[in-house]
Amino acid sequence: MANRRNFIKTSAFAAVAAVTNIPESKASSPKSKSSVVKPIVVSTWKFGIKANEAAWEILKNKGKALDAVEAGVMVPENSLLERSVGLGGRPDRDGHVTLDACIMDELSNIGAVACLEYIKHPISVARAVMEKTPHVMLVGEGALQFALSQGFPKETGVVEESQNEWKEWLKTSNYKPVVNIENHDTIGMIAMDARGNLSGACTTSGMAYKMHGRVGDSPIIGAGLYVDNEIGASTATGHGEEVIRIAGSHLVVELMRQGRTPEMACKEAVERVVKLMKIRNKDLKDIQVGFIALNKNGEHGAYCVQTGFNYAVHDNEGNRLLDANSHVK
Ligand code: SD4
Repeated sequence: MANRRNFIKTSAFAAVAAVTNIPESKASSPKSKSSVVKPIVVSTWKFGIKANEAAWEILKNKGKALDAVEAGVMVPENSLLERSVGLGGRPDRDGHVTLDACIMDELSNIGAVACLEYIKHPISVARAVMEKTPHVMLVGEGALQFALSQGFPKETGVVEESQNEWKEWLKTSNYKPVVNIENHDTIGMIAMDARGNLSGACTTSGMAYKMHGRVGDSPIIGAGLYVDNEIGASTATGHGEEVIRIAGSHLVVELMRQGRTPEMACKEAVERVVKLMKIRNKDLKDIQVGFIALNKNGEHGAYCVQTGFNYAVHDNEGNRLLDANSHVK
């Protein structure tokens, strides 16, 4: 019976692949329950390895994906040595560290904060927005007031090293984001728990020396993060303006809905970024965009514009860092 069910599922899938013109080898096919890889957590960049460990502690004990992704991304948020996430991050051009974060669960509950200052764990404030307010996003001073009202402590502003770097930068004041800064950037994390439920979280200090008030893709549901519990999840890193332009993470999930494997979906989204750069006469070498994706089979994939983007995967086989394929070879 199980085989017959699988056969029917697979045949139905082949029909979808034919209609949508996806070569079957590149398409993701539904798997039988027992072959689904879960639990699993996938996150951006090398610091994803440590973050995955914290998430795994929850996932391996049959905890919820939502709790896992929050705990996972809190690891880099907590480290003042990280220059691209949390309060250790580089400031904006006026010297303020402003943080962006969002979170999404298997029921499409969402919460986000943008341009939040002085708070160590913006992801937890985003979760509080999701769980304790009638809204989905709070920004700036309002987000800070809300965080303080929820008992989040107010921390000091910029760490000394970031401040010194910023003072150096002020000498030229040239906004020119560096591709793959120190090889790590925003942390985006997506996970499927033992029950097969998906959730995601994304948190960053954003582009260094951005204009004060600038918000990137990372706190924007559909751009920096998207989860559809029937299909899969995706999150982004890199130049947020380019990710927002294509509603990147939502696009990746929709491409998986149409049958693409996670890597194929990320690749098509990256190709769209590349195409728009060309149409708009912009130099591709100045930008990096990377996507990671996870589907309901527990299959994962990634793709990026420039080489150098990697992502961390933790399942029952262990925790490892993988290099993403890139458009520019
Ligand atoms: C942003 N996407 O603020 C973030 C930052 C990042 O590589 O990931 N930079 O646009």
